Amino acid sequence: NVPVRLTDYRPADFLIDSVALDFRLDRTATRVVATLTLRRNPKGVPGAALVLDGDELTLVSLKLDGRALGPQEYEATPDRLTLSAVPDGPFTLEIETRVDPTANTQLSGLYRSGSAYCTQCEAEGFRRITYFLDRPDVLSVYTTRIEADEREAPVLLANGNPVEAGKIAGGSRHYAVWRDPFPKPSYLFALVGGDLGVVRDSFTTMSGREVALAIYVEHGKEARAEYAMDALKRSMRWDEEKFGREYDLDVFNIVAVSDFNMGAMENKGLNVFNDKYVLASPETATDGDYAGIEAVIAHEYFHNWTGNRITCRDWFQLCLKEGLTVFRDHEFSADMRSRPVQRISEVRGLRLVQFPEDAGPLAHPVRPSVYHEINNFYTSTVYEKGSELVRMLRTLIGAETFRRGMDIYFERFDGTAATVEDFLSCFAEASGRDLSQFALWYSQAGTPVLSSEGAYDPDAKTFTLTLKQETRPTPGQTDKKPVVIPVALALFSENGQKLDLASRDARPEELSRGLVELTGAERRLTFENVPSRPIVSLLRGFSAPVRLEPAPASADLERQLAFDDDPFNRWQAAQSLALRAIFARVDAARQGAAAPEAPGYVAALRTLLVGADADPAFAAQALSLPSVIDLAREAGSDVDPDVHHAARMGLRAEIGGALRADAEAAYARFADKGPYRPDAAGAGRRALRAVALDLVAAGDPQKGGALAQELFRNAGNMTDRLSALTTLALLGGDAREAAFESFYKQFADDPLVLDKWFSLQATIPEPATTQRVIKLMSHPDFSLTNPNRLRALIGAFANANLTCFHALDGSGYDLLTRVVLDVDPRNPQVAARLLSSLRAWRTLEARRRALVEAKLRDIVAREGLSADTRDIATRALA
Ligand code: BAL
Ligand code: ZN
Repeated sequence: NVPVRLTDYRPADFLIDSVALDFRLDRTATRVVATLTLRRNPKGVPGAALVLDGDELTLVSLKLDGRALGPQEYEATPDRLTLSAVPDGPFTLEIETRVDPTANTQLSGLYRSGSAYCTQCEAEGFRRITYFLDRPDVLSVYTTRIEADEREAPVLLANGNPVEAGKIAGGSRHYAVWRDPFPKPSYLFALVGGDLGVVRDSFTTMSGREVALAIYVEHGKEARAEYAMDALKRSMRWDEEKFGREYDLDVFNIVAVSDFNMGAMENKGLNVFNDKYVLASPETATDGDYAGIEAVIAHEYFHNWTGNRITCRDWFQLCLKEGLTVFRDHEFSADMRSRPVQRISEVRGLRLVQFPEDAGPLAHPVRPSVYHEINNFYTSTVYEKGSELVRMLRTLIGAETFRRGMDIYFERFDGTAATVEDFLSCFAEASGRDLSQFALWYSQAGTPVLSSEGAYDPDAKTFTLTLKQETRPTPGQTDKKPVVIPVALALFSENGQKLDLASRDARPEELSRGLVELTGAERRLTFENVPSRPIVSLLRGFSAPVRLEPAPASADLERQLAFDDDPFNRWQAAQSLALRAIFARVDAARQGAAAPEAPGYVAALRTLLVGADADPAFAAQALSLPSVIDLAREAGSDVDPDVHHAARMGLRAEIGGALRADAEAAYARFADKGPYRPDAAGAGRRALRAVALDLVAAGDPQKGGALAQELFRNAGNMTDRLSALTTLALLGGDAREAAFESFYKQFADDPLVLDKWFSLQATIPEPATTQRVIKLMSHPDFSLTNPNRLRALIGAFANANLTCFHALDGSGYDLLTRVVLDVDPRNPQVAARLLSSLRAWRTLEARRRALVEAKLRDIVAREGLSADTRDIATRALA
């Protein structure tokens, strides 16, 4: 398929002011009548033909201004409807199509999830329902009438407010009409029909309007939607308080379905969710699940303003709604939970997926300039790095000015389809700054490397810090310019005293804020009145999405871990120490030398563990070792996951051995007291206890196994049960198999819990796991058609079990390729997403690289491959 380029953007030739949709729901032959009110766009090409998008559509009939058109008056194919002669003035087009929701395994357009009908239209699913100008800059007012058998679908929902509903005489059919007064692009259309349970509540907005809230779930699971409802109300209030944004319809509906390609979808007034991000109970959901639900509920709700009221002009601007909305949901989570721990988890997520993406063949700018398949651009770069750019903008101009810029944005662009330039213009206006260099962050791919060098002059009592930046070439972008990097910094004396910053090389406000800007390739700052060689705390709070090199000396990191007042950098110091200790072991193993120990690091961890009561959630993060994925990223080339895994396990055993008594004491001290509450405080205690259990198991497998078995049996919640099972999974043996069997028996009827059961088995880091995964694929509960289940088993294997996935016999790659090719004809989006687990393949050592390359070449040579999978495979080979 032809590449789409940002520079080729042209306004649509027609506008569609209103859309009336009439659905007669049927499992295999749903009839859709779309009545469009069209007119020529003054910005379009005069006299242009009307060309509407379609995808696998069957046209039944077509009327123009009420007159049935003959076949010679238009050209219809499954993917296009062309009318060469249409009136110059406004006209109506009535299009009848027939679609088969049951056969729709792509889960894009109108499809069935369980016994319910539902839709997913972003990015280009609406064209699978009717012919349309399926592009985000065509905004229309929608009225939707749905008719269905009342026994099959008593609940009928669409966007907007309910208008009327009733029975149809002479049978079991009924109907509902919904109207959405806010003009929107087609990707925000949604419809749901089904037999669903419901939880209801209400919310009074800041201007006193009542909004009826409802969350629809499978019957019997209503109680599990209560946390999501609470998160929704908190999100609504937060957006009023923090951004002045009020909800605008009379109702807000959420529907949870179990077959969904994405996490959730922000359709106007009718969010459709992957049930993973709605359903939770202490027995079935972990603390992580609760936090995920809170974040995704907030994210989709926040889209009502950043995405729906102001949408994107074209799909290149995806970050305009996604990056901004991720930033908003991150801020919400930070306010609801612990801000430092939230920041650490954001950065961990960014480094886990986005950094490897940015360093590999799939690298692309936050605002790409070309795509073959837009579904492949719902990436960590667009979302997570996109969010980091918004955060950086706020850091640069200050929180108050940022808020003023947001107000201008909402005021000026409400009701429009906007661009990144539109967005930035509001902050340029609010701050009086020229943001043209900042805009480079949106167009330039790759993670800048920020390097620092310090020199202390004891005679002059000065400290000179040299900062440099460099961005390595990425596919299609060889020439990189310096970007503006806000570097938050502080200097500490050796005994932990924070020093006042004085320098003639920085602006006064840079010094007072502790934030210097690196705009060129290099900047040198000499700080005065520095009594002794300082400890430098750089990139505090992770003030920019860059790689910081090199890490400070170990002695400085240990001091930072002890007294830095920036919690992020305290955590970073622990990570850097761990990385250094692991890579020292890697080097020793490669040279056949004895493994070096890391007493300084271990001592620092002991202090953290003993003092964990002050902030257990933070301590849990700081005590956690980098994952094998982190090690692969940090190594950057010649990656051998086996060597990394062995070195990591070696360090883990060293720590476990040294801290055994402290870990056991912490495990006992942090035992759950009272009923489970999914709040940050409780989650922090449980996270610390899980880390303690892991350390006990590392130092004394027998003791750890006994504690884990006991916890597994008596756990009062899923978080504890899963942490016990994780420990047992790593220890292996009969106890592990018995625990997996017992877990299965207990939760066999609960798909979301079974996903955990599949995932955990797929991530056991031992060679037999690949065979275990192959065997699990024949398990009666495994399904290639349910995206959650597929991601739970195969996604977890490929993304989180590096030793097995990258096994030298190629068995992991065989497995992934087989599944991708099997799934591809049915669900290309999910197949392509699975294949992108190879995003970092070029950093592997040569033998593994050769195996992956052969697989990718085999995939691109296949006929009949979807555009989605072909795009990933082709770009991965770049
Ligand atoms: N818009 C797709 C799902 C999400 O990012 O909210
Ligand atoms: Zn989003």
